[in-house]
Amino acid sequence: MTLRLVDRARSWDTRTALAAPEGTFTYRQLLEASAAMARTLLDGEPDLREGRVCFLVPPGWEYVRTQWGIWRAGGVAVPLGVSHPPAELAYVLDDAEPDAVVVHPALEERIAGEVRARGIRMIRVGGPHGPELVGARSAPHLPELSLERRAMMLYTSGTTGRPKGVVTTHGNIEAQVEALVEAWGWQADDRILLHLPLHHVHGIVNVLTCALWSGAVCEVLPRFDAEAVWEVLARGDLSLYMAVPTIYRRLIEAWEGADPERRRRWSEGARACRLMVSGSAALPVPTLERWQEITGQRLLERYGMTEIGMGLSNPLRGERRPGHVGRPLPGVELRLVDEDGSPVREGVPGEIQVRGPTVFREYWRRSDATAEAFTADGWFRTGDRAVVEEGDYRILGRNSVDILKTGGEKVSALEIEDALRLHPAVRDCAVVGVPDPDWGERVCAAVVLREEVPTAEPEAFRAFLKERLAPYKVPKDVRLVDDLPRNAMGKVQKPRVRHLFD
Ligand code: MCA
Ligand code: AMP
Repeated sequence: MTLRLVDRARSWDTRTALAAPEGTFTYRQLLEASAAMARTLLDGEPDLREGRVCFLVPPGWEYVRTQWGIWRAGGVAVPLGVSHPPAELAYVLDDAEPDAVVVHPALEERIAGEVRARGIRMIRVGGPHGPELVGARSAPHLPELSLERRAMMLYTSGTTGRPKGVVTTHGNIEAQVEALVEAWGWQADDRILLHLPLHHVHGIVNVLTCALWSGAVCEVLPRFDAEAVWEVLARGDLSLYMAVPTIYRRLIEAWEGADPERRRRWSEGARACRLMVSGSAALPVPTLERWQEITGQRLLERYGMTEIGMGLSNPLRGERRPGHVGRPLPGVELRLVDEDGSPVREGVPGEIQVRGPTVFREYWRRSDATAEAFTADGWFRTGDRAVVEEGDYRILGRNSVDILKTGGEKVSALEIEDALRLHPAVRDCAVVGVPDPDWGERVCAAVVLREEVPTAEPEAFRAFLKERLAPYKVPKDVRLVDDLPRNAMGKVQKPRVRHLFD
């Protein structure tokens, strides 16, 4: 069968799909250009048969037609982080073992060497060397795709080792989109702004795919910039906006720094939106309240995870309780359990577990990790804790101190520690998340030097990590310490390490 996303796009036809940095494009153009991309990828074969295709393409038209092209050719779309250094990209190439890598000239230098060294086919999009868009109608039949087929793989940090590929099927993505379209009342006359990174569910599913499923317009900014976002909001023609708490805080700061006339203009435009959503990290109540004062918008907070899409949401209509993330979305089975795995009563904290069609299929080539992540009867263990209060869920935090959230990005303390230990001056280290008004949590590292190294510049460790890890994983603060605080069993006491940065 044809993907419903694609089928629906046929009915949207000449409506605008994307207002992108490269121009404005209709659904028909997207169908044609993605068919051309699919044909290029297929290169005469009938079906990519779930072969992975990594793509390093900035947000915009080229990104979307590549993503759709991979799907329509029967491949698994693996978007790469546009801010990531070559070493992080190389990790994904080795893990995903793609059949092809699609690159944009603006980012080619970052990955071309890694692709060539591995003998992987490289396809350029955008710029003068991109695949031709013409002749798409004469494309051979594109493969039939069942909902069970793997569609996408997003890398996520965990408590063990390096990031894992979270594999979702077409059925999973459809279920994730349908839940949100229903809950948040998406319509063809909606218009949303997108500046979130496109290697995460938040940007890909909640914003981009929901918009294109609905026949709405997705307006893409190449990157987040507070003034640019305010200027778009000021136009008053957006109906939806979605971001992480750090971004709302930055928008508030920009508003407070603006002159009265701009403030008035910005606030007035923002009032016209029908819905603004916050998620990916806890929304501080003062941010919710200040945003409402400035824009008249009461943010709808929701809870999600790469492995499950969105799980809980405050209501579109009805009371949105500050500090709470609402109730399970349509089609999502969700429960709280105690340490023995038994469901808890209202008012008693427990781990969030999720089941149903939105839940991912597997961690790529990690059957042990996949098996461990599910209970015997198929519930996914999120590792997040919550409590139900008068029917609404409140997130309490994570089971593991080693999973941090900074500016909406999940990072693993252990992964950063492993990378730091590769530095020749480091004898030992501990990475922690320190509560921070801007980032939610600020990544900080305590480092013990080797005896033979008398001293070192903390900035040198940051530079060392920047070459190896995504920029948001690099600690903002590195302190040299004589020793790490440990308990009687010799285990590092992370809460005490955290206090070093107070
Ligand atoms: C950038 N930096 C960061 C972060 N982003 N550091 C920590 N945490 C971050 N999130 C680094 C930059 O590389 C730079 O490093 C320094 O911080 C300052 O950069 P700045 O220009 O201020 O940052 P920015 O480029 O404006 O980015 C901030 C941001 C961005 C706009 C808040 O991080 C962002 O778009 N976050 C949203 C992430 C997101 O969509 N998460 C969803 C995943 P240096 O100074 O060293 O060069 S969660 C998800 O998908 C689930 C399903 C869900 O529930 O939504
Ligand atoms: P990721 O693994 O990057 O998809 O991030 C998912 C994690 O973000 C969840 O497991 C939660 O810990 C966190 N998260 C998402 N939404 C919220 C929210 N509204 N409040 C608190 N934490 C959240």
